[in-house]
Amino acid sequence: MKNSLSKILKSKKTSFFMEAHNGISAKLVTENKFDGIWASGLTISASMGLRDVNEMSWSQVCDILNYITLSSDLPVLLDADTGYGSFNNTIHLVKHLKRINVQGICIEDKIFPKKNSFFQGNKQPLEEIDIFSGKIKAIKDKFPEMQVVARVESLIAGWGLDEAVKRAEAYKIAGADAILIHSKKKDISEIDQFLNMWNSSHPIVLVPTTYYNTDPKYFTKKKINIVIWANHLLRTSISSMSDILKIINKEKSLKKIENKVFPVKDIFKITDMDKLSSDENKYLPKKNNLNAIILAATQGTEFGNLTKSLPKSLIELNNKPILNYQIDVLNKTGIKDISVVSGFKKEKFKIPNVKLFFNSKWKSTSSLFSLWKAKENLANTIISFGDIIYSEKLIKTLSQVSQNIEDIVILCDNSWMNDSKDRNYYTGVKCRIFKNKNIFKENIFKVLKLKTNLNKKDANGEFVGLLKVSTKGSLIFKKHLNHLNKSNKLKGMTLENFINYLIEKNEKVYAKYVDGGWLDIDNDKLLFNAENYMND
Ligand code: SPV
Ligand code: MG
Repeated sequence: MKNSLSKILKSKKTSFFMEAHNGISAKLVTENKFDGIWASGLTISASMGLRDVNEMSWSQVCDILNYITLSSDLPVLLDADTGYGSFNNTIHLVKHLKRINVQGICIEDKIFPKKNSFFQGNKQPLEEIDIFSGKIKAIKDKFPEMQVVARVESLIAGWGLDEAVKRAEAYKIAGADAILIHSKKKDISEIDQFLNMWNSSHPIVLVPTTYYNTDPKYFTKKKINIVIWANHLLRTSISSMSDILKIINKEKSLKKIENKVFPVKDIFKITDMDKLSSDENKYLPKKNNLNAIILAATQGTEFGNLTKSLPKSLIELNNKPILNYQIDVLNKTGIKDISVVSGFKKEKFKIPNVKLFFNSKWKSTSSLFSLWKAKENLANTIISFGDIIYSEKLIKTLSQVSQNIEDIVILCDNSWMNDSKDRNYYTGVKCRIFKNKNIFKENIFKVLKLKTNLNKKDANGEFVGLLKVSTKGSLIFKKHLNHLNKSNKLKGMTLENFINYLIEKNEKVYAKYVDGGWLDIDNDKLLFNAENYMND
């Protein structure tokens, strides 16, 4: 907490308080290094679209104060009007103010419900001196630490200087920590007369709304404790809002106003969004910041007429292209950053929200060269062949393989033996030998080699066409891809060749086992099966 209100009122130095009527105005007052906040009745009610005539209940005002004290460590002085009724209503309010860190209460000697002093001020009745003094005494008796500013309305109501001095003295004796002497005159003369007449060293608070011309030296010379700028943030925001509204309405465009309005990024700054990000890093489990690369450059000549003018990955199953099934599944598992490498008939790829890469040499190269084309997006990445259909479960399984333990993980199907007889080919995976078949499903095994149509008795499963590289795995990929490119070996290689190459180079490649949940569509018959499968 900055300087306390009690210290400010005891100090010989003049402090300047600015009004705030919500959290954001309180933040701005604080940022601009004012000494304290005046929680103004006029601006809080006007910001709610209400009149300054006690239309808001005290508890509604406390709701706003909550946001003000949450947004600022400056001392807050509440403009509590008459204290919302009798002394008993006032001490009930103060009980709540204490809980929400409001250090001071300013009460005015009018009668509840009051009206703003500048609205028919001289017609407003004043409270009897002893009733108002009793209210001050009650607050100080029950809550001695609550700073009480007693506001004398005699000059506003036209009761004259003598009455004002009489009341100021009575309220001081009742225990008020300071007197706010209010005036609606256009200059300081009336206030000056009052100060000379009262001639007290008791703390004084002024609100120079109408006598705005006053030389600031006057405040310091007279050792005024607090000067309140009572409504200027609300007034300036209304002016600014009105100006902007006129322009937008006239132009039906934002062009002329964009550099007149406060930047959104600075709203983020004021509301401490950057602190949220650093807290998220500290307290939230690490985000799934996976992206995906889909290799979809091949034509798929095995489909004959079907892929004459359409790449294989855009073949439709139940009127939806294979690629769209993949993108939907990836999106559903939270992967939104998706790259697609096209090749044959690249103009047919019209998919929103994906990054498109192009392998112009699709005819003479293989899947690895397509991956090379999208290498800038290799990070913490799932790599998918473009001609398979898979379930969300498979992507989740792959996503959950912990980073940094296994940096390169291929997905391997355990149930491959059942359907591989229908394939033109399959990619068998051979892993490090294991004895206990029961641990087969749960675990991840080190891959020894991948081979097309590997003899079934040598194989431990089938490569699904999905793999994941961690951030570190991507660096390993890039290092070897660069090397192969330099030695001109990249173009002829498939992704499977590359995995074998990595294993030969002593990089660790692991296989995570799944049990079905995918379809490789590599001939017409399987396409037909797939459609039926999707319909089931
Ligand atoms: C307020 O800001 O609500 C005040 C000051 O009470 S004045 O409007 O000047 O009376
Ligand atoms: Mg007020």
